[in-house]
Amino acid sequence: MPLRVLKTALALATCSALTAFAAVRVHPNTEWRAAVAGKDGRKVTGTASAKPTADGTGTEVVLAIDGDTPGATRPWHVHAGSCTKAGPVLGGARAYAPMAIDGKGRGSATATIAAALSDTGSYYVNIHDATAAMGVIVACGDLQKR
Ligand SMILES: [Cu+2]
Repeated sequence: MPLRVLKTALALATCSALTAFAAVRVHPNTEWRAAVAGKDGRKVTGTASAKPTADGTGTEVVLAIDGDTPGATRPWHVHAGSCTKAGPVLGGARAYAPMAIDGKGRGSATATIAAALSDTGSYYVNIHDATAAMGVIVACGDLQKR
């Protein structure tokens, strides 16, 4: 048997084993958490968490930050990718109500999105400057599986 064919057979066997293992986990219930940090010298800090909805088809996301500009309104989303490798918004941007920053520079927000996070995916929480300046990122946090 040529080596290349053998390698392919081994790769397929490995994939099958992983698929079988994943199928056993009926309720993976993976929770994710992120430490949010300001970009470009901003003093924003915060936390975000994400967990599957009860039926497993969606995701509940909770975000809280401190140290932001009082009175600002920040659009935010979970994106696929990471803070250093940008990707698309998860679950549609309309599922995320913009976050109001109070007089003390604090803001909190929740969203229930119609998308599940994959155990093998990578995701981050992205806080944008304003609807008129979506390209400016105020703060960001990579979601890590707990
Ligand atoms: Cu976004």
